[in-house]
Parts: sequence; C-alpha cells; structure tokens
Amino acid sequence: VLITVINPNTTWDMAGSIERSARAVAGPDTVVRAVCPTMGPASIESHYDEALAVPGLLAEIATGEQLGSDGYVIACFGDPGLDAARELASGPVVGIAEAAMHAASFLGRGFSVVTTLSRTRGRAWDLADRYGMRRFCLGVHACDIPVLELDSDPYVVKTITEACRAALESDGSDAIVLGCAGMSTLCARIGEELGVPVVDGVQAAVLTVQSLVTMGLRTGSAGEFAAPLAKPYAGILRDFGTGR
Ligand code: 2AL
Repeated sequence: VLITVINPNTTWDMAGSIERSARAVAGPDTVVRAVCPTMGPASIESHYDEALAVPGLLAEIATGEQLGSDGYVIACFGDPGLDAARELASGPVVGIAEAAMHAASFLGRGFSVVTTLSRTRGRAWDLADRYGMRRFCLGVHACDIPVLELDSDPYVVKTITEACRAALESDGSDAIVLGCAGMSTLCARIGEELGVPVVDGVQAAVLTVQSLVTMGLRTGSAGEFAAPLAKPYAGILRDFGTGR
C-alpha cells in the first residue's frame, strides 16, 4: 500500500517529523511517501493561509496519482482541501482532524482538542460539526504557540501538557486530540505524563487510509465526488484546468 502523506504547508522540517510519526505505525506492507507542496504558506493558522495552501496541496495529489498512490493523508488539522482532494484522487483521502476525532470517539464519552493559536479554534469546531463529532468534542483549547515554534523544547512540551491538563479538567473529557501535525511527535510523551489517551491525527489518518485501501474501499465517485470537469483556468492557475 502506497500512502502519500501531504504536509500542506511548505516547511520541509515538519514533513520530516510527520513522516517519522507515520512510519512508526504503518504496516510492513505500507510505503509512506511524505511530501510538501512547492508553493504556499510556511504554516497554516488562518483561513487565508488555509485557502492559499490548497492549490499546492492539489498539485501534490495530482503528482501522487501519476505515481500510483493508493491513498492520501492531508496532514494539517484544518483538513484543507479535503473535498477537492477527494475529487482528484482515485483512492481514499483522510484528513488528520477527521481521523483523530473519529479515533477519539472510540475512547470515551468525549474528548478535548488542544490546538495552536486561539484563532484556529473556530475551524476545529466547524470540523467537529461537519464530521458529526460535536457530541464527542467537549472543548477546543489553544496553547497559543504558533505552528513554526512547535518543537520538543521542554518549555513547549510543558505549555502544551498544561493546556491539556486544564482542558481535561474543565471539559471532564476522557481523551485529548492534539490539533496540529507539528504536535505529532509529542503525543506519547504527553499521554504518559497525564495518564489519558492522546490521539495523534497523523497516525490515526495513516492507519485509517491503510485500512480503507486494504478493504478495497475508495471515495464514491459516481456523483458529487466525480473527477472535476476539464475547463480553462486562467493566470497562474492555468495548469489546474486539465480535469479528467
Ligand atoms: C496546523 C497544522 O497541522 N499544520 C499547520 O501548518 N497548521 N494546524 C493548526 N491548528 O495550526
């Protein structure tokens, strides 16, 4: 099974850590190909960043199709471009927020999301609504660390851990969903410290795609998610008009 894991921002370091998390759980017959778009924002933490990350992300889906990728993970917690990616890809496409929320729903009555900047909380709530996860999502909290400042520095880990502790307490939740692909490598450590399940969306999404491909399942393409119609695209988007 060939899974293309797309970090939809243009920071290669982040694609590297996403790749390590993905490979740590992928099965022996799965090949993980982690990539970054060649155009777009260095990090995604506003609606503007998210909108402008999508063309580069879709170009990576098109490349993945040429390489015979069996499925895709969109490794950003806003799940940017998910519906459009499903129209382009022949195999399943799963976003990390969608995969993490579904996985967390198996682990108790409810979960709390702990994300980066406060301004991204609205998007997380919108996604919980969209996925029918509002019943399980008991709170969305921010640690107020920007995406590009996430690393395993003790101060960063402590700030996120304390945000998780406060979220568990205020929401009465059973599990934590960490709301950024850049937090992927911190999940195990924070889970150990707090003694609760901490779900990493990258790993949840990789295993969801691997399961769907193994079951021979793909996005239904008979209607809404059919390949986009070919038509002219103008200006710097002219190469996106090919359709199929
Ligand atoms: C993210 C993420 O996962 N990648 C990125 O660039 N921004 N999410 C977030 N909540 O800030």
